[in-house]
Amino acid sequence: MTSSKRFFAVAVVLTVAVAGTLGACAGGGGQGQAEDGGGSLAEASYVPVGEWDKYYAFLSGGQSGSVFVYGLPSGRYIRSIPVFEPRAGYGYANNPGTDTYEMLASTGPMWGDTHHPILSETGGDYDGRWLWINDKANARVARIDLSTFETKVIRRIPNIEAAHGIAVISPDTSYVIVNGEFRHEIPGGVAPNPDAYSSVMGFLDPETLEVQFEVQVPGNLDINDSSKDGRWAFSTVYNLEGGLTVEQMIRLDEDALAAVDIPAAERAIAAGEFTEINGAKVIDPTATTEKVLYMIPVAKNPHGADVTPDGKYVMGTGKLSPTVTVIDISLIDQVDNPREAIVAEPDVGLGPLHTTFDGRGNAYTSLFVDSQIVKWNIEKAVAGDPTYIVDRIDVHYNVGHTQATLAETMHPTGEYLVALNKLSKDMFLPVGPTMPENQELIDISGEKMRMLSSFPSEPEPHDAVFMLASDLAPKVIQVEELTANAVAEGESRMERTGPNSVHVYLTAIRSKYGLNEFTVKQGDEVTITVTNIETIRDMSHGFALDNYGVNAAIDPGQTREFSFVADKIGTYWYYCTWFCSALHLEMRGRMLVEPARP
Ligand code: CUK
Ligand code: CUA
Ligand code: CA
Repeated sequence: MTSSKRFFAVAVVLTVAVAGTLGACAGGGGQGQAEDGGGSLAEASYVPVGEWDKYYAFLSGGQSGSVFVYGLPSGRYIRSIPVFEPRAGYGYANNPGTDTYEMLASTGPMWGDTHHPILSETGGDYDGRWLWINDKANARVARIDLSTFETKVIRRIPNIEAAHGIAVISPDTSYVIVNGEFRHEIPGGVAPNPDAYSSVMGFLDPETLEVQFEVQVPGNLDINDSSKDGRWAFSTVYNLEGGLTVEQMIRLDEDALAAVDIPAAERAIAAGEFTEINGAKVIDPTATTEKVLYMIPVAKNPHGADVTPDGKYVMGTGKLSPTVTVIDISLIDQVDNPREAIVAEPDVGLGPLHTTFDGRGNAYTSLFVDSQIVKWNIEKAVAGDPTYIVDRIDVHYNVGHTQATLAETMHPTGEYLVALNKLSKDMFLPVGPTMPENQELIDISGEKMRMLSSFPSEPEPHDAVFMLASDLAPKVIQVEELTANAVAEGESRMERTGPNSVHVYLTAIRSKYGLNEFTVKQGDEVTITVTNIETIRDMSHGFALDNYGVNAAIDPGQTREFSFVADKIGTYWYYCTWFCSALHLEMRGRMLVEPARP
């Protein structure tokens, strides 16, 4: 086969593989069951009752707009962190006028499509401060504070359609980078001719998420990563054709891996070599004095972009090509022909999407079409040794991302790998036509991979990152610090603040609110400030006001404030929504709404 015929064949297989295997598993159960090596497999993922998992696993919440938190190796679902969706259970963005509601509503819709959770780094290792996640659908990025597991910042990124790949710039999180995947008219307006389209890679301040600058890159920016020395931002690029249809987007045999020279981009900004567009400083890399952007050809329509833990190589993972393109980072600005920076193109199998690492010189690539993880030796592939394939393991089914423990840091633990499979088919009890995703836990500590266990999740965790519990758990706080607006014990009261407004101050502690009742007039704007004055862990209270659409969860030490208009006459009970004590059901009080004119 000529190479272009082979690529076409792979493209066809990519499209039909899912349909082709769907009918094969009626009756269920049998295909996914791991062989047990004398009970040791069960032991390898068993965590006794009351003991903690060794790792936190942060899985993207996909179409839920959130982040899922699991424990590894048990696969226990622990909680989720709402980001781009309201969640009454956590009092997050579900009451109009609250800070979380305004943060979400002011940047776009009350839903999102999250793909890539990433963690803050210091010295190339996770520091346990922050986690970021993208909303592909609405050009947003959010920052979560890991001391409380709460979303603190959401920002809409200008000049971006489809905020897809995101990554931190290693080793010290100098920027968070975000890719604009879909090409469009950056300055605005509408241009039916796609020649006017482009896309940018955005460089954000990690804390505020404000855009520091953006770099225009040809093609569609897909997945990104950074070198380990802060020098380079990488992204795979597909659709260098500038096509509008599938057929047009796969016409050429090659696309690229883009490498942005960050110090050169910073010097271009300092020299004024940018155009201000929609509030962002945008660099056109064809118009800078210094070279800012390098485009290295890789086989057509690549997907994953991954840097090895030692910082030597960046890999573009094939998707439509059965290969991984291995690029020597130190050669990128040294060679005249960018092709000379490519040091290996190992053939790994059909539909390779993402690559991860164990820190012992091995790469693990997910194969969507083959439904496998393939383990291969990087230096053998670079040396041209044909025995670079070490092992293959079947996964169930059609794997997208795969991540090994701490693989994105400079010190992977090489212990577990999670395959994030797109289809679960026969793996779990049927629950209607919409089935969960299937994550599989694989032991990678030995030469051969061992399938340990699987656990379902809501759709659709694209990607995951893991942290050692010993690095994060001690940093998680159990009781919030009191804020300036906290209501102190004994200070619960109602104040009339105007002819049509009142402010109610309440404390909450087992098993009472600070006021048993308060009375307002119909049409009053009511502001309620509630402080949970508990000082011990895991003693949350709630405040729900029946038939008024108000519900807030309040953690120990936390103060919540919300407002509504008391437009309905009558008695409305407010009650605690977190079961806090034997008298939880009695933890309630009355809001009396009287006619405005008696
Ligand atoms: S993309 Cu989903 S499988 Cu958004 Cu990371 Cu590759
Ligand atoms: Cu307080 Cu239930
Ligand atoms: Ca292409």
